Amino acid sequence: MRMLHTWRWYGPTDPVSLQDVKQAGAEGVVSALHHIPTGEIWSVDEILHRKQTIEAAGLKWSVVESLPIHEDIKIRKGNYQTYIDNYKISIENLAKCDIRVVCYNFMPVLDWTRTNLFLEMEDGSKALAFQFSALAAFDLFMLQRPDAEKSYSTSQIEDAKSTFEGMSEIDKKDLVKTIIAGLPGSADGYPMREDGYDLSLFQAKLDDYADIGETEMRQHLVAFLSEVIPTADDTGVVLCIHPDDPPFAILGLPRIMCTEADYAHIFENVPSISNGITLCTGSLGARADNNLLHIVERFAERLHFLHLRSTKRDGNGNFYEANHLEGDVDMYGIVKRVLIEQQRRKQEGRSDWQIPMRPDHGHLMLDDLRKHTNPGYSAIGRLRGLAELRGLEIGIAKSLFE
Ligand code: DNO
Repeated sequence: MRMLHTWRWYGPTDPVSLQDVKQAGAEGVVSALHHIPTGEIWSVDEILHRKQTIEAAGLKWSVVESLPIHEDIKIRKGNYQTYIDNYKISIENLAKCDIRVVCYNFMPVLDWTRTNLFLEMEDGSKALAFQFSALAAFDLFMLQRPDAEKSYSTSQIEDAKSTFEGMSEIDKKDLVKTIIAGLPGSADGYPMREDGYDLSLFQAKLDDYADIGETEMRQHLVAFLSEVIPTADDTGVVLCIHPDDPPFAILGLPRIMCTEADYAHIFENVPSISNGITLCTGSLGARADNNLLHIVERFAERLHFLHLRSTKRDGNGNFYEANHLEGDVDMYGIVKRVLIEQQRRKQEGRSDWQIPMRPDHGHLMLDDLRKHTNPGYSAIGRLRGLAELRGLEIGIAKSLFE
């Protein structure tokens, strides 16, 4: 009754090797063709090349994360129709190579966002964290986004000001880099100049959303899905949307995949089961008003991919990534419900009843503290996460089904 244990691998440049992935106990790999610019077609040749690399190591390419969505599709301007057509062809090409689970997100401008990549925990390991006042300090006093103050209450502005005043020049540079350089897996990085990152280019990207509110953004997502989901249906592929991370508005941008209602909206409009979810427990769990167990129960049949990790929040929009079995996420409850859903699929006679999961992120710890690693994607922290999750899973499975 096990879930399909997978591991995110960024490709040949990933400091974690495929042999490491095997030793961690994963059987599947989650990967993407990061070298292909967003919007261009993933050719069968390119896909097969990556697939063969993974299979040569005795693993399977189980999930694509991500097939990124061009900004033109999100703002529905410029070449959006070409990019949608290309997206469909990439789905068809993936299906030809028998890769059938595709993760994506619809976050405007930025993919996942943190303000600190090295928050020291009590045990000396380091976690990724999001501090609301640091994001606001960046927005108000560094980027100086026009009208930014309208996005914050008076006390939030005061907090941001004191956070800003307490920062050294190095802290400020680090913060800009952390926010706009793009964390691993993001579709685009931003151009860097000798004196740092170009904030005006970043502001220009935000300006593209000047006349796009939540309503328009939802319409654009539904319009996109209405075009690509039939292709997924025809080719036996499932698409699974990752929630916005963090799951609330930042920098005045329309963020529309944050809550259960947000998911319900896209499923009502595009009902096919291939319109599914990447359940990211850490992202959704950063909001106290998200009832994760309810989301899992309500949309169980649409769970096509799982990112299992936990967050610890403080009620003011701040959170850090906790150890996988700690923090605010009820991991026991989640895994239990996932196993029950797998059982249901199995009883239906489906061969694809196993849901791929990956240990999402992990603390920077032990030897990795001295190595070059991708933030959140060091080997040992994820190894610990996977080991803990597998232990939890086997205990639940035995007590439920044996
Ligand atoms: C971060 C990730 C995200 C995610 C994409 C999905 O660790 O979960 O980069 O992969 O947003 O499209």
